[in-house]
Amino acid sequence: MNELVFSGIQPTGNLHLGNYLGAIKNWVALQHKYRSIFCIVDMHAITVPQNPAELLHNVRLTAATYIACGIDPEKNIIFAQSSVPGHAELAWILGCSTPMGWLNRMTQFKDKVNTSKLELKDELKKIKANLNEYHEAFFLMRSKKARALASIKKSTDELESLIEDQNKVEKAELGLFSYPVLMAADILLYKTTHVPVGEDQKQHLELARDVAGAFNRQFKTEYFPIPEPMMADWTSARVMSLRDGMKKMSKSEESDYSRINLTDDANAIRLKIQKAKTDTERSVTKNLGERPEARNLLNIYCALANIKVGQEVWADNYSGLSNRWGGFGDFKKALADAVVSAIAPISTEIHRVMNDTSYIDSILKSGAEKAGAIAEKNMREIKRLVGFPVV
Ligand code: AQP
Repeated sequence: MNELVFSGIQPTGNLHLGNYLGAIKNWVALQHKYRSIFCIVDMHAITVPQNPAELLHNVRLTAATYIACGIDPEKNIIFAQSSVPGHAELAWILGCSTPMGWLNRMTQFKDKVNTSKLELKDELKKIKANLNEYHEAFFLMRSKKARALASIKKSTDELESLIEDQNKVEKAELGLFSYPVLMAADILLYKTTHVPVGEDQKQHLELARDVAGAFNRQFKTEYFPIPEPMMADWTSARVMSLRDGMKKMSKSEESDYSRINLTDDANAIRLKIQKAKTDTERSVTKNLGERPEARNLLNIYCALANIKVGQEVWADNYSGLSNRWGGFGDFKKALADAVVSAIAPISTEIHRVMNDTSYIDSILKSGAEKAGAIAEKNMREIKRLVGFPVV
């Protein structure tokens, strides 16, 4: 059986309900069907600055979280990416056959640095056209001078803020830009066939598929399988912030009230759900197409209660659930119960496992040895294909 599952999470803080529903819950089910490798991608974590002591703590915390969620460390491989040199080696090789244009299209990079050069060029063109237009107006009709100047001023302000954004691109680190190539290397190093990820990683996974294809074509081989994505059900694949239904739930979001951490206890969970943003509509289930916060809370409820609903049902008001709750007070109690019963036992288990650092380190060591053995064998084969001496 050559099928193999690989996935990973960055040790950048407490894992949250989004990581659980979008990724880990799926992994727990898949471990019984596939050979599986679950990585702690600490090399990805340093694409943004990290405090070394916190990073090491977070690597252990992530391992403890995998185990507490039900990943069996005996049956599967759990390890830290930085312990296996093949990830960096393969990323270099793959980077040499990945066009920069592919990386320029990655939206996560754009989101993190806020702009792109192409947008800047388009904006500059528009501003120049504006300036010309008002320059003419200034000469032809003196009375329009004030308005023309105001508009020019506005254009210059826009230019200024775009240059500011451009500076952010110039200052962005190479690692942040080439992150998707390292992710492709993580997956391909083990000749992975299936990758369970949340929706935000779909674009990176498509790039990994393209990179595998480019390598295979360049070296006239079928060495790398083209990895298949395995998305969670749509209600789980993109869990949104509890403070803003348009932003995904994230470890790095400043407000702790935006997410349910997998380390939160029952009281913290209940408080966060009670404070979760809703709207002025009395009904929980009406007009969900226009109510991102209500839709997100209902999605979380359905994901945890294993209720399958189609996206189109949400857009048209889901009458199947409408009679369950009198209003948000009622609904939030039911939601809090569902989250507490799924997450509180995980939280207790994380704290228990975290008390035994030497146990976690032994799991990471044995995982690194097992992953390292596969990676070393594959790297020898890859090096042969590329034409490097294998000594
Ligand atoms: N909100 C989410 N909903 C569903 N799935 C999610 N995932 C992350 N957030 C959500 C999935 O979890 C896996 C690991 O993600 P990650 O932590 O390595 O990277 P990320 O997507 O960048 O997550 P964060 O929380 O936003 O991290 P920071 O703040 O450090 O950038 C992936 O499968 C992802 O899809």
